[in-house]
Amino acid sequence: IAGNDWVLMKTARAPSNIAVIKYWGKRDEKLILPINSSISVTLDYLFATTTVAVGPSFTSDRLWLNGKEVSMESERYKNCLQQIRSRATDVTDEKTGLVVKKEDWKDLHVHVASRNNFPTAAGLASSAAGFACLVYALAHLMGAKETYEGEFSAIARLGSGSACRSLYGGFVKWNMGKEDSGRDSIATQIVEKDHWKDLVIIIAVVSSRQKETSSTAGMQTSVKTSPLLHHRAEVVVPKRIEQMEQAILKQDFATFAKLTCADSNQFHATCLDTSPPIFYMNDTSRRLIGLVEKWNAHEGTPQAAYTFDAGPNAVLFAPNNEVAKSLLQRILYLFPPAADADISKYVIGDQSIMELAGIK
Ligand code: 2P0
Repeated sequence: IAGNDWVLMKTARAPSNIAVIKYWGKRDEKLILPINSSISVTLDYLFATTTVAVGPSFTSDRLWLNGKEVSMESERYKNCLQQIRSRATDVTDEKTGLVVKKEDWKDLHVHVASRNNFPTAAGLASSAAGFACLVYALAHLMGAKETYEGEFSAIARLGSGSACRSLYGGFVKWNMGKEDSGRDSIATQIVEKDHWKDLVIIIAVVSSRQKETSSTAGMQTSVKTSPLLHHRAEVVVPKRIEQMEQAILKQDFATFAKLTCADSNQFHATCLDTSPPIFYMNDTSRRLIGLVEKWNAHEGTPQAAYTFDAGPNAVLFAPNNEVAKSLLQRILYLFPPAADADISKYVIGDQSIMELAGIK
């Protein structure tokens, strides 16, 4: 390395994910090892974009989240950075020909800037996208390679449990693993998203307010105080994991929907079973549950499914566009736009929601 006037930069994008069989509770706080396996669907449209930069003039590791500087002193950031740094290799920048040698990485500091295109900490797994993106971008910058399949997902897990699932697209399983080292507590892809092309996901942002109880703190209290959580982790989830994998492989929407709703409800039940109890859903969330449950009961078979993470926002599933359209209509009927609302803002991509729902 000659001179002090260079900066090497990489940018990556990583998606968020929504668990349909939920992770809640750790058996090891430091290594973030869960008490049960979980399954998620990757949410391509909700993502973090992260730029990592390194240069000899940087005197400390620094991090900006959505434009605001936050401390990089937390163990979670330090662990991810240290794990990637220890796997760094010789890197040659294609554009400039700049070479950073393997042994130089340990003395170089990083600057990280990350932005989400969705509400942070409102139960839409912002930490999942963020840490997956950080690990991926750092690995790319430092030329780090996996020494076994899934190793990067294990490193992302050290940042936030659910982040390990965001390294893969489509339908993903996080195996809880058995080893104390956490080496086998990794995510693997069940199938790519193209396997189930017809499945439609609608996200209803009920509130973009920051949640009151962080997932990390909430699950710690649940592990200590909720008998239901332990029953769930030991007896209920192992069966559901197998059933859910099969439902996804077979594109069996009825089973997928039943398991998804049941698992969301049991997760929120364990929150209520926690002392002091934790409430993540609000009245609007419960009205959305009512909408789906009544519709499904009326038809006699699941039309749609809902799931809620550690926040009030709903993630809704429909088996195809036709049913999704009907679901949108029902949501708009229950929650009509205010009289003075600017309907032109009711869009998905560049299409009007009203048009999509067939409402004039
Ligand atoms: C999940 N959640 O499986 C579950 C369902 C929320 C409810 O993973 O402490 O941010 O960083 O491992 O991953 C949220 O917890 O917690 C979460 P940490 P994380 O998606």
